[in-house]
Amino acid sequence: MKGVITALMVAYDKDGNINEKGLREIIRYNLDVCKVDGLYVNGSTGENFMISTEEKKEIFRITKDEVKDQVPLIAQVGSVNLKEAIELAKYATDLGYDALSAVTPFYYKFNFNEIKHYYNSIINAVDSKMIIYSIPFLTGVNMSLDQFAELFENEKIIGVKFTAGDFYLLERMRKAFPEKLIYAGFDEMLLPATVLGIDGAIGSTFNVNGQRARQIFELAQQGKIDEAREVQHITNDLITDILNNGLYQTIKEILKVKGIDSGYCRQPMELLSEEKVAFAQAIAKKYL
Ligand code: MN9
Repeated sequence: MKGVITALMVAYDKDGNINEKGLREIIRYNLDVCKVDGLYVNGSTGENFMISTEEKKEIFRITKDEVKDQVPLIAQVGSVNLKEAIELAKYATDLGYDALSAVTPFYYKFNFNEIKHYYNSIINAVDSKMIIYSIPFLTGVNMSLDQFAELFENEKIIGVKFTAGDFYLLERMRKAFPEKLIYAGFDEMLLPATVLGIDGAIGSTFNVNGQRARQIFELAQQGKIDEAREVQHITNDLITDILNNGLYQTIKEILKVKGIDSGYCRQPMELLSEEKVAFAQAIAKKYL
């Protein structure tokens, strides 16, 4: 489960319904063209926090059916509704997902004992492994090195998706937990994270830019830092344009340019204006 792993986009139609054909096309594009090493399903990029339990299950089911055993699959099951998280953990494990991940519980400012109880409750309910999903800029939940260490005492908690720019903490984690899997979560910081010894990366932009991500990751691992930096520069020109135009909407428009029925984002995310659609198309032509 190392390497370049896509945080999978989901195709929704204009009414917000899952478009199964479009989702399968996005999956195929990731495997056949971006050639990524795995998929992370129902993360932020899958618009997971705006959909129902049944829809989450449908996405897990369709993705496993399309991928079969071609690449490892990680199921993000985290929810402030712990019962839902456990139900989804059981569901994805029964489908044959290779590992689970769960976002740190957010909104209520849970204390660390509550966070620990949450992770242990989810993972001890199933025969699987857990990757902590830490994304402080969206959840407001910051955990310390000691707190990660306490969570990692449970051997079924095997790693972390580290979506943060705190490279001091990332370095401390790498040194303290050589056996755990550390994944970078910010695609625009893949090169420095790789230099610090991450095991892989999980990102949204890999849906369209997976090949460059692999180059950065592999060049940096080989110590070819100048070459890796050049690829990161182009990648970050692309990511900056995407972020300025609307992250998920723009990635979907780029996929449309590639002939994929990637649909729209789920409300309350807005539709792109005509001008922004045109800019997204220009981004696709310029970089991809
Ligand atoms: O999964 C993604 N995080 C979010 C990780 O979408 C919140 C990243 O891939 C970012 O989208 C990307 C752009 O900032 O690095």
